[in-house]
This record gives sequence, structure tokens and C-alpha cells, in this order.
Amino acid sequence: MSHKVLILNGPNLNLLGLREPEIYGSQTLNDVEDLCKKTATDLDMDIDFRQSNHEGTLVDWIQEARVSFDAIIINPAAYTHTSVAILDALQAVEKPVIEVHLSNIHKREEFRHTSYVSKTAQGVICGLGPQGYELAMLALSRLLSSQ
Ligand code: CA2
Repeated sequence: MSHKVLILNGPNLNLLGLREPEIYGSQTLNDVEDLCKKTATDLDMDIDFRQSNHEGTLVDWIQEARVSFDAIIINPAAYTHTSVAILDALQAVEKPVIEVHLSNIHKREEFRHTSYVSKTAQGVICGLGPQGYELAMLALSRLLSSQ
């Protein structure tokens, strides 16, 4: 049976490809979704790709994963560096989590070097652009198949 993976994107990622291409590249969030859908077909994975600008919505979606998904891939965007609520929700789910960032947060401002989400993530991928989502899906596919 194919594994069900929830892919979540945090605030302002809906602007991807439309602003700041020097940091985040020229691909839009729709392009990233298309890449994930293609990868899901290759891996026989069932994905649900979502974006919200609201912390509470992201928390609600993470809680949904407790019964409806096998794992989560999350780019929490700015909430990475601020949100104990998202960390608590991810810890409560007790499913594998992979954290993804398009940019290399460690090469950027000091405040981006800290991630609350990393405290609960199985793995963290950053700096590889949209390919990071693809690699996270591959890693989860292997992990879930070996469980
Ligand atoms: O590199 C990443 O993926 C980030 O999660 C992106 C966040 C940032 O706050 C994190 O530190 C690193 C920002 C997402 C906002 O994306 C935009 C895209 C285009 C234009 C403006 C914002």
C-alpha cells in the first residue's frame, strides 16, 4: 500500500518565484508541487501538498496527520525560528518528520540559524532549493518501507 505523506509549507511561500529570486529561485510553489507530484508517482507515494500563512492552520493540519498520514515533510518558513506551537504539534503526532528549507539557513542571518522544528525532525535538508522536497520524499519512502 502506498504511504501517505503530508507536505506543509509555511507563511509567504505562496510568493515563491514572484519575489526575491536571488534567495529562493525562480520556481513557484506550484512548480514545487508539480515536482513533488511527479516524485510521488515515481515512489508510489500518496501526497497532500498544502500552504498556509497562519500558524494555527498549520497546527490543525499537523494534528490531522495523527490519523490520516504516515509522515510529514514541512517547510515551516519563518515559523521555523519562532513557533513552539508547531514544535509541540509535531511532537504530539509521533510520525516521522523531515524539515526542508529552500535556502541554506546557516549561511543567512543569525536568527535563522535556530530551528524549533529541528528538535523533533528525523532529518533536515536545506540549501538545495526545490530538490530538497524530492530528497525528503525519497528518504521517507525508504524509512517507511523499512518500518
Ligand atoms: O529557505 C527556506 O525555505 C525558508 O524556510 C524560507 C522562509 C524563511 O523565513 C526561512 O528562514 C527559510 C521564508 C519564506 C518566504 O518566501 C518568500 C518567497 C519569495 C518572496 C518572499 C518570501
